[in-house]
Amino acid sequence: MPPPSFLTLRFLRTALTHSHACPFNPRHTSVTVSRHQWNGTPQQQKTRYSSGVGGAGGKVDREIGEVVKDDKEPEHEQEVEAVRESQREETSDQAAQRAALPSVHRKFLGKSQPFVDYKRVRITAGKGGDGAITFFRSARNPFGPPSGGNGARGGSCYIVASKDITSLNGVQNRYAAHDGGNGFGKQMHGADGQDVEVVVPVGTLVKFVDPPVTAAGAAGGAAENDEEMEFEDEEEEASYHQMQLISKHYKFKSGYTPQPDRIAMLLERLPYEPASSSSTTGTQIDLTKHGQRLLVARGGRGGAGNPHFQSAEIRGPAIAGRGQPGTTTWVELELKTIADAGLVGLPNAGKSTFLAAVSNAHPKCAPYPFTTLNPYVGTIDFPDFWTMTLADIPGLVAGAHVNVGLGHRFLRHVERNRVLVYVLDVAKPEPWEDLATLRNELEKYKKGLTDKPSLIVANKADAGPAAQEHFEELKKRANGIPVVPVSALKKKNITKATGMLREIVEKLRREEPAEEVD
Ligand SMILES: Nc1nc2c(ncn2[C@@H]2O[C@H](COP(=O)(O)OP(=O)(O)OP(=O)(O)O)[C@@H](O)[C@H]2O)c(=O)[nH]1
Ligand SMILES: [Mg+2]
Repeated sequence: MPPPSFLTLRFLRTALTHSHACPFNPRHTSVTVSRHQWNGTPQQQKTRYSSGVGGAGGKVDREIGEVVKDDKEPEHEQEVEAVRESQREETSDQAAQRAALPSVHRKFLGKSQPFVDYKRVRITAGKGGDGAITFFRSARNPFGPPSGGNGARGGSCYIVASKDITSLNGVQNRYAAHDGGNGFGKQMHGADGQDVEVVVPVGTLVKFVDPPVTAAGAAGGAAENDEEMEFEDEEEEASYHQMQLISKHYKFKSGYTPQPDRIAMLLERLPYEPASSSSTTGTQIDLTKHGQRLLVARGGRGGAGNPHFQSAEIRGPAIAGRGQPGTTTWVELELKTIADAGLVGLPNAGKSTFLAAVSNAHPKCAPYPFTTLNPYVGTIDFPDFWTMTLADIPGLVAGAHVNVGLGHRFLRHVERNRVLVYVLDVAKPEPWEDLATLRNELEKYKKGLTDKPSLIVANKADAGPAAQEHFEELKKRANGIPVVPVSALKKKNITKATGMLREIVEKLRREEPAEEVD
């Protein structure tokens, strides 16, 4: 049934409630009724309000509530039910419309944000504020001493590691800290520029890189070269460069031109300039601890106010310092998941099922390859409150190191885990071949990666006698790596597997306690 329109409903209500009154002016009888009659008895009120036609129709009901009550109530209720039914139908229609949304919209509906493990970011610190050129003035002292306040420092930019986030998804492409405030008269200094903190997950590698060369930038550079000044002699060129330097660091009161002796004085006291950002290019810093804070762009220094330029010769300095620009840095952020152990296996081996069986994580498990598309870290809680973390890493295939399958992007997440847990499907014939493939890929990605302490989880051991045979053979061909048969699906032998894992991790923690992740 199509939903009744608003006008139909209104007519319906008028017909039901005004059957004994003028449908065009239902108020004409209400003038003479008492308050009790107007509102109806409490019982009548209850009937009216529970009928579901309250709201805008409340006034009309009040006038003739007693009239409609007895003879029209059953019919009225039927109509109300019909309206409710139609509303229910509308809701299901809406649901159908939602289902018809393009998949890209549906994909992120109520889901967490996508996993991002690489970002290139431009970070600019704030400019320092300029010093002020002002003089104290009063009725008795019209030519008082200099009183300009100093400019403040610009805001700096920091990168801060946090264990509360797991992806670089929230990191923007550009950051800029606030500029420092200029100085004012009466010795008032400017306000410091606010710092900016870029919060990244623990395990982020910060690389300082050169700014990208854009076509516009290259063209601009060429134009600048074309505009090079031509000088008559060397002296003129030197004085031009001196003035350039001075105007970069100092400002003058309008109308004031510095004389040669002043220029010499200012050149002598040029402020110290911090090293440019390019000197840090190539530096790599690993943020492995919660709360670790790295200064990436320092805010510019504020300029000095004119009292700083007062001397025995210069009684009323018309000079103040200029705020220095903040440094601009380009950094590459690369997230490498840190966990005590990482699950390495071919697609469909049952890594996610194993993680779900042993930890508090709920990864998606499905019988098709590449179900897991992002690393996922779970925590294994032991009964004695000892805990360790285990990372589910997307499936690797032969050729992953040359970007086959999900590529080498996820191999970086294997690097930081202290223990490698190879998850092999023993229901398939020759699982030792899978082990060889995995170890080969890891070695090709980074030499020595397979030297880490390891454990083999022979998963799907519940899959009949063939699985048992494969497991026995695997034990012989495991290159000395301990093997534990497990059924992640049926949660069989899980405690033994986690116990073996704990032994390895505990031993490592004892050996290298300094590297323990907070
Ligand atoms: N019989 C049996 N099936 C299992 C076992 N563990 C996992 N499976 C099944 O194997 C299929 C793949 O499991 P997943 O946990 O999604 O595999 P995965 O290794 O995470 O796969 P990718 O995320 O694609 O790399 C699912 O259908 C699981 O139900 C097991 O112990 N026994
Ligand atoms: Mg998976």
